[in-house]
Amino acid sequence: MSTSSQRYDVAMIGLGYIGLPTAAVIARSGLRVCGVDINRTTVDTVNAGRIHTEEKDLDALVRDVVERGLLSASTEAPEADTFLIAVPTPLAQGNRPDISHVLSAVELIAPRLRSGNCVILESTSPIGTTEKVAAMLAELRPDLCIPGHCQGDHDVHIAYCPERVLPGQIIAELVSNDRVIGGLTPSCSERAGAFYRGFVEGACLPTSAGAAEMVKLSENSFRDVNIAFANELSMIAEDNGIDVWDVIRLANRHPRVNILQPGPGVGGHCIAVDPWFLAAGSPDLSPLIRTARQVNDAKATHVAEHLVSLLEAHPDKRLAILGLTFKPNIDDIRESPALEIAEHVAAKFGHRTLVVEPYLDALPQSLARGEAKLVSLEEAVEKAGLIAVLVDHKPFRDAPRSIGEGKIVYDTRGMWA
Ligand code: SAJ
Repeated sequence: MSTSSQRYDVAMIGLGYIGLPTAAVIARSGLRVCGVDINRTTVDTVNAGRIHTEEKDLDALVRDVVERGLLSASTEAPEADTFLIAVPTPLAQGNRPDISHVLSAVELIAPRLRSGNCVILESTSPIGTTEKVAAMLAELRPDLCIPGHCQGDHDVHIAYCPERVLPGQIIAELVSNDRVIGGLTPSCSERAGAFYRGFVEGACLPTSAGAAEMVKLSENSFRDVNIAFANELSMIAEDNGIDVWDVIRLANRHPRVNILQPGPGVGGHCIAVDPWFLAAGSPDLSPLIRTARQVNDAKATHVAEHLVSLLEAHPDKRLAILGLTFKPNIDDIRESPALEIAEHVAAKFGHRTLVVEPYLDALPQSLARGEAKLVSLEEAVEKAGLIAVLVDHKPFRDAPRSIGEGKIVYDTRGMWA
């Protein structure tokens, strides 16, 4: 029987780094889930009980729920009681959000919708997207009563419930985190809340769809703005010959101060991206959010230029770059400031650049084309006179501090502070 003729409890549209773990956790709770993805390889991989994205404990979980017949995947949308949408919402030109994948997902599920269904958007989205989803469904399915587009009881419930899980802890946080449940109407929030309570141990907190959209963007913007503050302090401290880690540690002893950690800039596909969704929607009202983005981007440029000047000042020395990923102990290089810095340095001094990245088997393409080399920590320490700590991976933290002795160390993460 083809997927399209079966009926599932849940259809998860998008089997990416959020969609697949979410689908698997829901399936573990006993619901029959069909994961839908446009990528045939992803679908085949999941149907074979395997995964295509690295995440702690995901491997065993997917194998288990696929073997038990609770999770399967398809390139077609099936009929289901609840439709979840977790597709990418990237930044388009001019730092404007691109919601085209969300709208394609809505087009895909529209023919399958029946009265009594619930449609929940989880993708990080600009304010107003859930209303656009409803408007599109109303247009595509005039036979159904869609919230905001008809009088009386609606046939379909629609809500925005953002994912808030931290890569590396996704499976645990999917269950333990509180969820914000933004229904287009109170009864939409009720219906979506009942769905999440089936597998979430955290509180399910009802609100409006617009507020829920803004909550998600506010969380990541809060982090970005606060990291920008730490990064700005780090540059002021550097200019004054003061140890910023010492300053932050001591300032944080104040009962109402909690400064975040500076770094080489902010990376990943969330914190470095989502603030633009708020800024793009209200450009005249968001100078702080925009400036924070610029400060964090400028920090990466500052580090890159500093390393180039160190290489120029020490023509006899090689530089060891420790870490390329966007944060410690993962293999993800999306929007990574460390990678951007390494590319900048290697473009000028590739022959003197040694990269240590325990979470990658080979240099990313952009670096592999040049003369920079991927080496072990031991080899880097032996050959380099300059060390830049860009990511404080555990193997680096575990290494004896003496590896920096007699070398010029530029530690952007405070690993040796
Ligand atoms: N960073 C700093 N200093 C800090 C904290 C982080 O420089 O004090 C940097 C990291 O090195 C990294 C970037 O910020 O480059 C982001 O890392 P992260 O671990 O703080 O967050 P993400 O991007 O992996 O996940 C975030 C989380 N959001 C919040 O903590 C508010 C996660 O809960 C979200 O679900 C995720 O974004 C998302 O999908 O939006």
